Amino acid sequence: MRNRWITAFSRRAFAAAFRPHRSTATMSDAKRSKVAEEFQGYTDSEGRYVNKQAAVGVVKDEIPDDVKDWSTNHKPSGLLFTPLKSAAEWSKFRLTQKQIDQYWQQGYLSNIPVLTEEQCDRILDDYKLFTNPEERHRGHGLFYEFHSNQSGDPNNVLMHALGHWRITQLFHDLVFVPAITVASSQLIDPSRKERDIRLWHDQLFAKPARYGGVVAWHQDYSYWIRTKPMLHLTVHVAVDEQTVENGGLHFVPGSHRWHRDGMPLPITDDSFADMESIQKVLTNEERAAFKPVPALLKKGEASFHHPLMVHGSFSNQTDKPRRAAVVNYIADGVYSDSDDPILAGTPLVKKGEKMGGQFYPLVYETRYCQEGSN
Ligand SMILES: O=C(O)CCC(=O)C(=O)O
Repeated sequence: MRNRWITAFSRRAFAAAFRPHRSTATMSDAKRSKVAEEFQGYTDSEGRYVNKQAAVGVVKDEIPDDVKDWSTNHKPSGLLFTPLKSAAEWSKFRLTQKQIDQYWQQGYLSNIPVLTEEQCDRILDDYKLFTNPEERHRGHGLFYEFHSNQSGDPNNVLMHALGHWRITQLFHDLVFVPAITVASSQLIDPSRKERDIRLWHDQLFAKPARYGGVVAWHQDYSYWIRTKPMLHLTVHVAVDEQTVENGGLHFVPGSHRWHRDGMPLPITDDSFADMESIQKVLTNEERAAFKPVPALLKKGEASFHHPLMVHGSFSNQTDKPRRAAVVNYIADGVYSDSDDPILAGTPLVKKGEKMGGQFYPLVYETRYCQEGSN
């Protein structure tokens, strides 16, 4: 056995999270602000960035020796799609100038087809390995974080996890999908320069039928300031079709321009449960411009959003689950700004050192679209 601690995860808690019972109980305001305070990053007296949030939901399972860690493999395995061989093949996935302009104008780009329905169904089969309350996946200890229900409220259930690209071959290959990585290379840098792209991390967001919870409005970079500069991007892949009724993703157009001296808005609710919490940190002008629109992603479509884009989603009121597979990227050259481990269970990337190595592979190089370089 590799040496990992024993988990705090409880199967009973997981089953309770999916219990078919709805009450009106919500977290008190006092408790909510205490949670937000506790999990917010801050700079300590020696000027070091501390983020207790990184310790939340940390998985401490032992990892059996025969479980493969896919993070040691930095190329697509070929199980999800056939790896590409020529610049012509790669170039088919390039976005148009109009799409790029739209991204920078609105802060996001939506409804880009990246997977077929059949690929989504195969990914959903793997997804079920992590939402089954009866049986824990043997590779569970490879997750960086796992929350069977991030809100802690059985009537507002949000399964949220990071690190599954290490656990199954299909999730591993998802981070290399050309329709995702080529577009990310075109969108990640405000100077509009195309960039080589590295994996930052992946995420699962699953809302069960009827009791599926909200994802409170937030900017992703509020959780990521331990890596700099802000050359980050999120790709949200709908593996189930998303609607307003099932808690599909919403964006606040233009909010990618909302910052505080170049820094993101503070985290206001780390349990992701309170849709109103962001309001207390907005200016009057921002509040007036706060007009969310649904992305309405079809199955297999993705949206790409800026690290400061304010986004969130409402509860799932339907009788089917709503599951998404999210991949977050950084431009090659982004460096660590923390002396604490950047992702739980991974080795330190010293402050000032470039992100790279086993956990932050290059997933796309701009040369792939140039003749003779593949
Ligand atoms: O699944 C959701 O509704 C929210 C996902 C999210 O926050 C993201 O894609 O960055």
